[in-house]
Amino acid sequence: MINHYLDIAPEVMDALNEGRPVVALESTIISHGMPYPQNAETALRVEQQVRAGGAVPATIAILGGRLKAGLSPRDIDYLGEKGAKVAKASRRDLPALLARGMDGATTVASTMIISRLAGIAVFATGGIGGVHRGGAQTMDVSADLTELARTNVAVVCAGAKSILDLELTLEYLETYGVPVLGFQTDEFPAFYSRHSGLSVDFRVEAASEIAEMMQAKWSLGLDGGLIVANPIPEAYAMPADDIKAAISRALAEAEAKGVKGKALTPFLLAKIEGLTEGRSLQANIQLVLSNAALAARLAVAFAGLQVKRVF
Ligand code: PSU
Ligand code: MN
Repeated sequence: MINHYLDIAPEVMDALNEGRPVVALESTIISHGMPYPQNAETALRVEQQVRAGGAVPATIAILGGRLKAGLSPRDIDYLGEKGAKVAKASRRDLPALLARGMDGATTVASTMIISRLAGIAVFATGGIGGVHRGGAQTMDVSADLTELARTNVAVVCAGAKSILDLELTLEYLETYGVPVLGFQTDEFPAFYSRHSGLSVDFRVEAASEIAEMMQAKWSLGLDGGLIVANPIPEAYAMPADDIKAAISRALAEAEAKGVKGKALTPFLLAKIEGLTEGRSLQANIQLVLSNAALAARLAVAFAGLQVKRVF
């Protein structure tokens, strides 16, 4: 199943060959999601967190036209320092970047594609993309959602930011048959906040339950991902009013400046960072670490299932 364009790091390859747990990590969060050097530092801490949970981390990116599953600390620092100068690479960008030998930071969608090619079933990130506010008119729906509809990877996230229309995002996921699982919560978390007022499809208490659901889904031939929504740890959650105010201002500014398309999410993220004076950055770092820890437990549980080879 190894693809001509794919390079799997030796440590990741050994783990996959031996059926040991591996967790994929994305790289747009490094280049476009946080400032340097916190982005690179966080990416390395997230890898350590995965290791502490007994799994091998595989940070995913495109370097010199090659799909990479497993980066060196040097590669991570390179992506962090280049920041938004690296192309944000989603599904539609892969052909051009590969054909032209370019670099790309992978979004949730393209990280899922590369995980699947490599044979990695569990992926941890911060927040997924979704249906943007006004999406019913603009049709700005993240390719993360269409990927979740078709590619067999479990995505551990802290829900999605309320820069999006979370209600429409959940409607879309329902239509495409993507299970939204709340880890020890009944509510779909809203990234900085543990609450959105919207329900998840199923509350789950343990990683082992999620692993059973992955197995059941894929053994039925129900292709596509699952969302494991893990609320931000209570101690780091932000007051709802602060974050609401920052999001409104960021949205108004994006509208005034006419920011659209793939530039919109990074623009809003950076604005919110500035408006909350870095508090949102701390929250962001902590929730990613927490997701990495849960993803490691999930990868361990999935690797330990008796009936294998459904993935
Ligand atoms: N949401 C966040 N942080 C992020 C992203 C989204 O809270 O870093 C990034 C992820 O890489 C996600 C991408 O896959 O933005 C979605 O971008 P778009 O909406 O353009 O599909
Ligand atoms: Mn978009």
